[in-house]
Amino acid sequence: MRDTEITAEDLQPVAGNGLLHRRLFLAQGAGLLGAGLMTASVASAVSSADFPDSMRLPGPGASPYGERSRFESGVVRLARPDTGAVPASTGAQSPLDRLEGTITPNSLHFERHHTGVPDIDPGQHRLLIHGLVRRPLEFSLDALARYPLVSRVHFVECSGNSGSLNGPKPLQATAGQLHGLLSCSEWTGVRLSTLLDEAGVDPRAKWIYAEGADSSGMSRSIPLAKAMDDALICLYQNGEKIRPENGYPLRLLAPGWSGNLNVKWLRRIKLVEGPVMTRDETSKYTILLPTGKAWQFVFPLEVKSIITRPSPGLNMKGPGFYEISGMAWSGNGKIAKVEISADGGKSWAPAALQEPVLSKAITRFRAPWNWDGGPAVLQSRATDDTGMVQPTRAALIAERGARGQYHVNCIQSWAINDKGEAANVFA
Ligand SMILES: Nc1nc2c(c(=O)[nH]1)N[C@H]1C(S)=C(S)[C@@H](COP(=O)(O)O)O[C@H]1N2
Ligand SMILES: [Mo]
Repeated sequence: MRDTEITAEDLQPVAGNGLLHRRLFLAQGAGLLGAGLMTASVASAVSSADFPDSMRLPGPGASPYGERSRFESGVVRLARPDTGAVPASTGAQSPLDRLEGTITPNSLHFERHHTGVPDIDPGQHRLLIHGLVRRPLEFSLDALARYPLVSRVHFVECSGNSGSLNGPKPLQATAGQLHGLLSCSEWTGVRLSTLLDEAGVDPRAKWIYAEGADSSGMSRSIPLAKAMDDALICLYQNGEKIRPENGYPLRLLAPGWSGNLNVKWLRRIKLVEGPVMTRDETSKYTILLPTGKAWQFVFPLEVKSIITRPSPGLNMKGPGFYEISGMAWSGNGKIAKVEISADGGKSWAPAALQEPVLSKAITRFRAPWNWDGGPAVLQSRATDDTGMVQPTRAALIAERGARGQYHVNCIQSWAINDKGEAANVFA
């Protein structure tokens, strides 16, 4: 096991302010303990009188639908204020800083709906495919479920996520409140290309128009190439049927592209020659440049990452060894590298990427840190397998200005003070 032993060299910082080598995480637990990096207290002798109450009587039996521990009931979605402009145009964010790993539990998946959650009977619901096709088709849920299904892990991110980083001053809020219009699930459904092939695409068709069955009539135009590439008609989310708030009984998934395109409660796909210019693609979801011009139809969500631990509200308890943990993702492919800085971007150390690293999915990263108890500014910077690097806030604003709040993917900085508290700063 030589190559998993910790050497004195591994304990030397590899970047400013105490960042250690990611190799430490490949080492055995005993190695970490020997290196004085673990924080458990030493146990005193155990006697039978110490048996906990839970060992004295049996607990309740099995339950029909599982609930988490009552001690975890404080981990909830973070409500977004109802702007009042449109009835029930609301949403709620994932509490990212209270979660680990890469998959968002269904009950904590973020939700964003323009006019509330419709109550749809799957027995009555139909999906229509029409327009520039050889033969229009109508699918019941039963019919759809007989097509070959595929399962893929993908994130969904609202293009307005992290928009406050374009604001004039840093909002003091948790990582979930700042960045929680983001979740990641294993989605199961039918390839859209399978259904389009069956309908027979007319060569004049270059786009699809997708429409939801909610009262906002939320609808978007999407290039046919994406529809034929990796778009899915999803029926399941993390193994169970999609939740009502996420599109029950079926939603479109356009992996890696703006959240808005993932039309929920999908009822109709029309094949068309060009974009339809729906309300949701003319009034919103464009990138407003400093010149006053707006980019329309900007689809992929570019490479991005955030540190979720430590982060505001998750304070550190005195100097010593900590694991920095966070999430990285790219709508263009896989995460190739995540680097961590503890000195506000002056020096960087590579983080360990948790396997499996999947395309257009969240990748968990971790890095060992020996905090000396002094002030530090933590940052993460992700690179994807197309070579795109997450920009600094200053670089993103220099390129695109700060008038818009969509597709903000810049580096997030957390300032750590000498009490171990994290705050949102613009560094
Ligand atoms: N039919 C319909 N689809 C919709 C929406 C909607 O309001 N109606 N909201 C969109 C937006 S803006 C986003 S970000 C995602 C959010 O998906 P989620 O609620 O499952 O997280 O759904 C998109 N699909
Ligand atoms: Mo969105």
